[in-house]
Amino acid sequence: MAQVNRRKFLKISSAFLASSAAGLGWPLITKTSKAQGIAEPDRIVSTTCEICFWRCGVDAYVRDEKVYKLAGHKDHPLSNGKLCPRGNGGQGLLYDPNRLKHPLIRETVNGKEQFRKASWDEATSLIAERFGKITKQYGTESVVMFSHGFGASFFKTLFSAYGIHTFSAPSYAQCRGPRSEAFKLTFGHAIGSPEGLDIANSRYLVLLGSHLGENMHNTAVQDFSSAISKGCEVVVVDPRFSVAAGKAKHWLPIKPGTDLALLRGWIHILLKEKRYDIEFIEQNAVGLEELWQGVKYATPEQTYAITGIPVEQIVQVARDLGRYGSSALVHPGRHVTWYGDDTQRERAIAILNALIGNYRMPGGIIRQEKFTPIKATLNQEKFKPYKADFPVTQNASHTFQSRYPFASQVPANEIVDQTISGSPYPVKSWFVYGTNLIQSLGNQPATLKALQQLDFVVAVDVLPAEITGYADVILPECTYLERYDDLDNRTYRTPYVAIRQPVVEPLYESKPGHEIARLLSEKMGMPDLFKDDIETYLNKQLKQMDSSLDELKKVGVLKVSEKNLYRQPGEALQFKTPSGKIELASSRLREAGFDAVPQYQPPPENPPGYFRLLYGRAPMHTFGRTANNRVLGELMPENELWVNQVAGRDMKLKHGEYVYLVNQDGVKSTTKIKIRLTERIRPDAVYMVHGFGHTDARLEFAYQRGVNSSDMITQLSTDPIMGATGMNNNFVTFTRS
Ligand SMILES: Nc1nc2c(c(=O)[nH]1)N[C@H]1C(S)=C(S)[C@@H](COP(=O)(O)OP(=O)(O)OC[C@H]3O[C@@H](n4cnc5c(=O)[nH]c(N)nc54)[C@H](O)[C@@H]3O)O[C@H]1N2
Ligand SMILES: Nc1nc2c(c(=O)[nH]1)N[C@H]1C(S)=C(S)[C@@H](COP(=O)(O)OP(=O)(O)OC[C@H]3O[C@@H](n4cnc5c(=O)[nH]c(N)nc54)[C@H](O)[C@@H]3O)O[C@H]1N2
Ligand code: SF4
Ligand SMILES: [Mo]
Repeated sequence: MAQVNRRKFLKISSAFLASSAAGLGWPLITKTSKAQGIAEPDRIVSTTCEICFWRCGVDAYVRDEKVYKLAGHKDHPLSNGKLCPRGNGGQGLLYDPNRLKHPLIRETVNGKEQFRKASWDEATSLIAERFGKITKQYGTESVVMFSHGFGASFFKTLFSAYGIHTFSAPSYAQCRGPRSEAFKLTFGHAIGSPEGLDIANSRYLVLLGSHLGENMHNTAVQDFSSAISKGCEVVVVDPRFSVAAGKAKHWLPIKPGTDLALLRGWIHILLKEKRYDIEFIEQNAVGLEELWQGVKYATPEQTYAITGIPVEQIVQVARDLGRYGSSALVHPGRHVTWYGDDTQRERAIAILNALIGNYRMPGGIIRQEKFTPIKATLNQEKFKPYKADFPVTQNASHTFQSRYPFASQVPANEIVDQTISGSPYPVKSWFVYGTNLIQSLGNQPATLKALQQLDFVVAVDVLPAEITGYADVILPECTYLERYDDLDNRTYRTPYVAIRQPVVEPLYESKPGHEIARLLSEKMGMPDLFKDDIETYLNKQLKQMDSSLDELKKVGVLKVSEKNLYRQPGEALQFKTPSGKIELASSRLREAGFDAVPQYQPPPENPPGYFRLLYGRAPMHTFGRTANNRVLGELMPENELWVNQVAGRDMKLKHGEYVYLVNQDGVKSTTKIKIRLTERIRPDAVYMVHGFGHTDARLEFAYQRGVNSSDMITQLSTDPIMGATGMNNNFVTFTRS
């Protein structure tokens, strides 16, 4: 039944290119206040940003039904009146002339595949019909939903009700999964997102990678600046001189992939010199002796030989960590899927933090409680998310079981493998919401192979991202500035409930996710699933909190005062680990046959003539999703390849020239990248910002600008503990043709 090469990537279909760029135009500010000479809005609407996943509070300024300015909401705990450069440029997405404008269906005419415009009715009917057939033949487990982003919640409700339970997101096995599992194994809970880290009050902060300042999570950067202004000493461990390194007391240009050796070296010194928090560890931790046995030979000299960091610096940082103790923080990073040893490296970070006793202390790791404080303030009323009554059809005969014992979510790459192999049960359809899997999973050839084997692919997106080119049905969601989503009830020190609400009407024929999910629910035989309209649904939840939709629409965010984030002297602590204590040696890892104390394994070395490919963020872009944003694109239209000056000259590379890259597997980049010769990177590595090199010509601005790091990442080093895909064991060289 499978049609060979059926799911070719569909390139531009001229009919859908740039149709209304001219008609729409950019918002012009016509009226200004006489007094100040600045624009006066018709209204200011408070909502939630979605240019990245941090979800800051935004005030959108509207004049003549056009959004002309976005600013940080002053009461929102994630913005404090400020947005990052990307959030400020959110209108660039709203008014992107290349947005998806109406549903599209793939069809074959005279042997040629193309997309044709479809009505919502036709597109949703087709999806329901195909899901019906596929799940009848192969079971509901044969359909998988991938998502990234807050708007996915309605689709999760929809699919759960239908009996589809396999949900996967690149924020796990391609991002922070190893951090979550490592902290759970050590402290019994994850660090969360937004992170429970008291950066603002840290007096000594160690960053490994974690390039705050380029990694622009708004509040984390605000906290970082505030710590620095209060005199916090910063240590940056990075093969590249990052923006954060420019603020640091020490920049340790580590040999890539050897961080675990450095962390073990620091643990060794803290234990050997008894500079750890002896009282805290005695009361709250188990496994100290086993930890010592595990790091006994990780001497400063051995650590230098592996990492290339001078012995004096290794020793000084360890002693400083001991000296600052509970007010120091070894930041656990966020995108930590690097070398395949990621859970163990994160374990070592968790152990170091435990040793210095910063758990629930000012400047250290804090445990952010969710809604309970709000419950207390709001008349003790129990907050229960409102759920519609719907018939749940639990007809999956298999449930997803990871090959990796500590995978608490579904690793996206495992779904790719299972789609290709058909084992242990067939996967026949992907529903992809807000994630550009082509660019985010690494090992593109595998993703493409899986896509070709699928019977049916649906993509819900705002832009014609590469993944949509492989879909059978494309559904255009409206942007975050045009829709309601679920309530955002989270905590960043302060527990809060924030709203995302429409600032302007959806453009073109795009629709909000909740409306798309409702249409699908009707076609899929569950007309009662979303029986309340979205405003009623939100209002019912808010009523349970003694508030209302009207109120939240006005204020944007409800919050309660900061809970006591820190532990009290002598407070007895309980940890949700098997021992009830912090596990310096992990009992669960030992039982599963892994090292209970992290051991270092060297990463593969560079093949001769090749550089290790590293990648990261730029302040004005989010992955590939902003490359076509005209406002942000003007600030940074393409990425460059950082090459060490001396190494570059040896390779006869010129500053500013464009080259193709070829990786260790002979894969050549589809596009060219500009060379930047710099002293700010080690000679054995090169660096680029991830998210450029778009190959879908429908993204007219971003098309073929720069190179996508994923193009070059054909080797994934999988973490055996929880299945994350380490991406930093790839190497590139250059070619001019
Ligand atoms: N502007 C902007 N900000 C973002 C995002 C965005 O798209 N744009 N995305 C957000 C998301 S989802 C995430 S997960 C975070 C990711 O942001 P981080 O968690 O900060 O990501 P890292 O991979 O730690 O950071 C990349 C840095 O690690 C360095 N590095 C590479 N290899 C090594 C190594 O072996 N050892 C050490 N010590 N350093 C190394 C690189 O040189 C680079 O400076 O950023 C978030 N913030
Ligand atoms: N090579 C490489 N791979 C990586 C990384 C890397 O640095 N390098 N980083 C990893 C990390 S940390 C992460 S978190 C992941 C991120 O992976 P993804 O989340 O897949 O990243 P994006 O490229 O931003 O893709 C988001 C998609 O959502 C669409 N979108 C934007 N807004 C909306 C919306 O409101 N509704 C809908 N329906 N769609 C929307 C965008 O158009 C885009 O197609 O990638 C991981 N993979
Ligand atoms: S960090 Fe920036 S892009 Fe992300 S939600 Fe906040 S303002 Fe938006
Ligand atoms: Mo991420």
